[in-house]
Amino acid sequence: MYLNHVKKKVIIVSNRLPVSVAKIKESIKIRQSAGGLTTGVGALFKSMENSVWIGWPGISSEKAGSSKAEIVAELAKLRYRPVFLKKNAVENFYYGFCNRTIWPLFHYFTRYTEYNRKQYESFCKVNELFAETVFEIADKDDIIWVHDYHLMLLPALIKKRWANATVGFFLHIPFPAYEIFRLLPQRREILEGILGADLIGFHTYDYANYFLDAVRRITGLENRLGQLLVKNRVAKVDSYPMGIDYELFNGTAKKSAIKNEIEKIRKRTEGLKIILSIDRLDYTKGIPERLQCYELFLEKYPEFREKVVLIMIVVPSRVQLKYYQLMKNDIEKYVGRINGKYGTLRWNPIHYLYRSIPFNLLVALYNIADVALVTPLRDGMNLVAKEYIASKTNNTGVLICSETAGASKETGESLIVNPNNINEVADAIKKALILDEEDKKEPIGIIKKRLKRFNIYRWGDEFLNDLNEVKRYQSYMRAKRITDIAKAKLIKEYSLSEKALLLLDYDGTLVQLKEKPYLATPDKELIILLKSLTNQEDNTVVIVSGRDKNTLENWFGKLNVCLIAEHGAFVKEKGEWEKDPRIDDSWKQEVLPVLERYADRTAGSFIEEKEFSLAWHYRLSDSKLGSLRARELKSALYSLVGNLGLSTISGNKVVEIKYSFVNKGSAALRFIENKNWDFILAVGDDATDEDLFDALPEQAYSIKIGYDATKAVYSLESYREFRQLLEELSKAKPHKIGA
Ligand code: GDG
Repeated sequence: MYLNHVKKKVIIVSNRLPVSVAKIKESIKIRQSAGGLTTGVGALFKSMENSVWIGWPGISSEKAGSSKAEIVAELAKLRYRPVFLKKNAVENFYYGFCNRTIWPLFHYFTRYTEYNRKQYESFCKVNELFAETVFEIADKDDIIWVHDYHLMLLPALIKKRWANATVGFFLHIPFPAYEIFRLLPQRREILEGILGADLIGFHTYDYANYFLDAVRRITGLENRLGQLLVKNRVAKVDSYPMGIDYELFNGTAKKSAIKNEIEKIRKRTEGLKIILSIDRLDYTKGIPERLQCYELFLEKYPEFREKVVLIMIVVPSRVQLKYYQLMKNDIEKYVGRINGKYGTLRWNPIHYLYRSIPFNLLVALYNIADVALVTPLRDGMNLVAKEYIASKTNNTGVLICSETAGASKETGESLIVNPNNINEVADAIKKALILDEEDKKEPIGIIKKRLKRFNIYRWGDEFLNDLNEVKRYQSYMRAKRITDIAKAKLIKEYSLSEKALLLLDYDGTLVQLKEKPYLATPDKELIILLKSLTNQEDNTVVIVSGRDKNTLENWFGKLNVCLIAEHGAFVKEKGEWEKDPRIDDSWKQEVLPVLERYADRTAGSFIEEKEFSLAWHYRLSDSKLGSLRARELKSALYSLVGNLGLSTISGNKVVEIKYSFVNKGSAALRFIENKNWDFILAVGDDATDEDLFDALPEQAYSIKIGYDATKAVYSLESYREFRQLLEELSKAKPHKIGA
């Protein structure tokens, strides 16, 4: 069994508990509820002995009334902790924002999507209520695993109070493409809510990418291989295709009790091939559309009449919603029509059940069905497809699966169809029915092996393992954060130093990054600070920048600071600018046309021409297009820059081309080697500053601004924090007389 490594308590949080509580004549009835989250996470939960599941028990607060304490006590025996919701919240939160806004929108049903402010407010309140329950029963070092679209604000709410909590989030439904997601009025709030989690999981790689895309476009946060830096905390986004309890389905299918069920079904369907359809009642599942395909199949291939039966099980769900009632009526009318049109005295083409069936019967049906027709219009994963395959003991049977269900990614050996193409589905049914028995075995065998390996326990294990890893990485990053003790030591050593060297990057280190470089001018406070530092005894302050020399001269020319421009192409040490004698600009005429082509093709981007370097900025471009073009540009320049002795460097939304040997590190060396310094501090925020950190002697202090992988010894959160440190340094030593 997996999950052995999870020593900590896991708190599962989802909107619904896996059971529903009903109160019948003052007595409490608890029964299992049907649904993918319940089946999947439910199996996992049983194997995690010290975990607790928080969720709504499906009964309103008003109905529970005086029985609340009793319900809490009964559910506690199952390790469940109920969150009671008032009728009003059930209406506005659950039937409102969750199922009238998010559910249809995320499944691409924009025509059913309603936008209602009041319902969103209720969504916020219920998420807060769940947060309160988490704080009540969890310990700060528990693992809190939040599930699904009802609780997308919860991760950030937990982090707001417990900044270091371990929070995972898994979305069980699709995350839609940006053009759909952007329709949501609260799109930013929803993203920020989810981003409170340390690990964010989706069923498929596509959903994870759509999420990262939305994050990039809406919040501007870039990711590196799915890793995001959210307020200086690393969060990871990845895909974890949910598995099933393989052994439960496969093992049950082999039991003798199932054999009896199978016998009973066989008797009633003698001589008929069985096509199976099982879903919760939902428009996303494409039930009426499936009936249309079946009707076309009977019409197109009359030879199959009286030879097949479609067993259609529809499990009641969200019946309070108008669309669901209408759909139920439509389905029933449609079933009646097909049975009336094609049925005979001996044969009904469809056997329809509107109810939940017992588990043994479910497995028996999976085991015996010749074809499983799983054709949702859109489905996050769809566990029915997987359960059908797992329940096959003799490997005969054919799965027909929609390409728009997440499950199709792992059942590629089956018949994959576009559910909107009724001809294709009708033909697939025929193909499945006439397939040679031997030809059925191979695909089932391959998929079965996959399902057995990547089962629900493995799924949970991988998710929790990765969550652990992210937390480890976060603490490594935090460990770099300068402590009060180290900071005090740095200030003390500085105050005692007789020859101190301060090597300071400009953008992102001394000032905040701005959308356009010319907007990031030094403010008054910074100038005063720099004056104060340079007026201290025996200090050398060097601004080490990628900026051109004229800009630096304009801003700092009158201060007593040394300047390094264009990453070292120019140095001003003793009042005069010196150019690195090894460089020239002859290469620009070859590189500039390439950059211009990219600037023309990428709206919002522009070229900054410095004397000995060229920079292509894309901060104002569409972020996805910008990153894509940046990668293309680097590969387009690859051989050209190599031949000319140049290199391309990626900064913050900028690609810069300059001589390879020119970098902040080699430029700073002339200062570092100049004197016998007794204090050196180097500070920077981006990739180009890593060269500077590399060039430092061992005893030097180095600080990275922002929590990202770095060679610097310490890190600080922002330029603001660094200014505070500079403020303290500026008071730590006496000032020159008259200054
Ligand atoms: C959501 C996402 C995602 C169904 N009828 C009966 C019954 N079931 C069980 C099945 C299966 C589950 O319910 C249905 O799961 P699905 O995955 O097919 O669909 P959703 O409920 O919509 O689940 C979905 C899932 O979450 C997990 O992340 O796959 O995409 O929409 O396990 O066996 N069980 C019994 N009787 C029934 O009549 N006993």
